[in-house]
Amino acid sequence: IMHLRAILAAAILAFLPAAADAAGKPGEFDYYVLSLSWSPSFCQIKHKTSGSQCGKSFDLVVHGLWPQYETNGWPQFCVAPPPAVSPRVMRQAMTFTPDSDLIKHEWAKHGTCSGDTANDYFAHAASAFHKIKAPVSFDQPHSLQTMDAAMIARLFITANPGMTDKSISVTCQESLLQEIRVCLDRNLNYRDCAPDVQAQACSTSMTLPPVK
Ligand code: U2P
Repeated sequence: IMHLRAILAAAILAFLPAAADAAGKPGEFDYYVLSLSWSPSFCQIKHKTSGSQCGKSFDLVVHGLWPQYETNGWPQFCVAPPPAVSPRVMRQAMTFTPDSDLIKHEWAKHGTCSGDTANDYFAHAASAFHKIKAPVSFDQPHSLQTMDAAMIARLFITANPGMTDKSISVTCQESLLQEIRVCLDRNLNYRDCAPDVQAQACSTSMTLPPVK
């Protein structure tokens, strides 16, 4: 009986949906997801019209650079308490992640698993972000657009040589474009997303609210 129970427990664990590890070790991961958030959707969903992010005309912003596992999920909160983010690094990160609380959160949750210092982690995030060229429709649009995930992926692939439909996963929330997730190896070259990240893609068509 005990034996059966153990098998059952193992079977259940194996089929749990993508979930984060309780913790992880700094530097032990397989690849990165660069998660780019469509700022107008975020601000609309949160009903925010002011502040460092929603008071400005941001289009794509960096949500995070996430170390991920090949098999499933990702390590998180690898160093507790996390080393402080210096004012200089914070100022730099604010140019692509315009929210100081989110920067601190991303450092604590994901950055500490990168194995890098905060300085190097955010410099890496900046390099990844600047590598990606936004298609024209994503560059300060002033009118509302509607697209499906395949079309959005196509636009990004066309604008970014080397990117393929397996290295991008487009997510939605409340029928709005939420994030463009791009999979990169440790040298920031495009690579396939693991199945759990590909499965995060949106299957419906979605609205892109314009920048304000
Ligand atoms: O999707 C909800 C939150 O889970 C974290 N996430 C999700 C998918 C994935 O592949 N990797 C990952 O880290 C993000 O958590 P956050 O950084 O926002 O706390 C994502 O927002």
